Amino acid sequence: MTFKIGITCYPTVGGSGVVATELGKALAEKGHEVHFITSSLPFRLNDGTANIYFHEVEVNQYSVFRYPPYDLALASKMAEVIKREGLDILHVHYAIPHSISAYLAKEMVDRDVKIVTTLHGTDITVLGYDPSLSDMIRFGIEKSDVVTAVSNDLIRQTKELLKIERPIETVYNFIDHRIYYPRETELLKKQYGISEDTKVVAHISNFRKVKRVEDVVKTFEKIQERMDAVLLLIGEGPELPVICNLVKEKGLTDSVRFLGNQKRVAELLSMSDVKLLLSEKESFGLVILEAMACGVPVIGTNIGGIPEVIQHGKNGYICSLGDIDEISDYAIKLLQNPSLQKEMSESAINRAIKTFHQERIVSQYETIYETALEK
Ligand code: GMT
Repeated sequence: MTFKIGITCYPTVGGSGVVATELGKALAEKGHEVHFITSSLPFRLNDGTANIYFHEVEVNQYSVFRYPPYDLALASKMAEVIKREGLDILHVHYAIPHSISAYLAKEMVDRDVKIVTTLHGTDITVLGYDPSLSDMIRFGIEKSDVVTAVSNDLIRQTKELLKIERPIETVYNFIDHRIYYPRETELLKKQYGISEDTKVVAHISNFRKVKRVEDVVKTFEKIQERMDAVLLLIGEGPELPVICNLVKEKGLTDSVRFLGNQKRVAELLSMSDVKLLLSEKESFGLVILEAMACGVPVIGTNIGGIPEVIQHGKNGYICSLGDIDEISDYAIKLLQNPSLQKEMSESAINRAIKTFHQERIVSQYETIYETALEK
């Protein structure tokens, strides 16, 4: 059975946009018709896959409006696409504002389109604490036909915070194993001027405060006191200037590389020996999975969905938030022990393939669509 599916997400760089776009591409490959309804072309949607359509939401600037009404323009565009293309499903990523726009669109059309809402984290763990928005988020969740979240912990938080009783299903993040696999990196290491024996520590994020990149730098400081190592900082974001200053202050400028946003993430990960994700909020941590699939053990914090991805002592380590001594002890133990490194690397690849394979997760979404349409 194939469906006509509308997908709405934030199209810029970010885990939720990546997951939504990769899901759309995978569904299209399986023969479904996928309509992206977004404010701009999702950044990973660039290779002209068949069965994929893009409907841009345009917000006109009228002087009577103090703020351009994006949510209404989105609802209007959704309604237009539902009617014209005969959509079966609207799959929105983020409750706010997307599930509200979807609800409005459904009310506007004479068609029983089903709304599937996926919660990614920030919509609950940040916006959910804002009393001016929490009723609206609850409304969007309750009016959806199906709600999914990217980890069990996010479901727990959503239910606790918003006092929601309805069922929410966990559907984990996934990655495309045709892109994320261990690459040959001898040449790349040379190009970056990193010698064969130097250990490579990596961190990827959007450098928001919740990612606690300072802890990454502090951990790295301890690692490089014990061995020859470099730190790759991949990504851009508001905390970058603070991190640059910290690196200077600590005299680490020669061993920390600021790489900005990168397209060759799989190659950069493959040349890394360990990856650190030390966030204080993280509903899943897609970058953990990307690293694991490339054979890189990850050290993460005991926060949100991270312990659902990393198996402590098997394919990485789970540490207490902000405990730099604990984190660096584990990192040093791993980096000094090649057989442990190899064992954990293999276990990481196996876990990424077995539990978070694209095929498995996309099938889970297809079953959700089927069940919603039977309701
Ligand atoms: O991590 C971010 O800041 C980006 C954020 C987003 O909204 O795109 O990522 C969230 O969704 C990803 C995909 O489901 C998850 O893997 C990330 O863990 C989650 N981020 C947070 O919960 C902070």
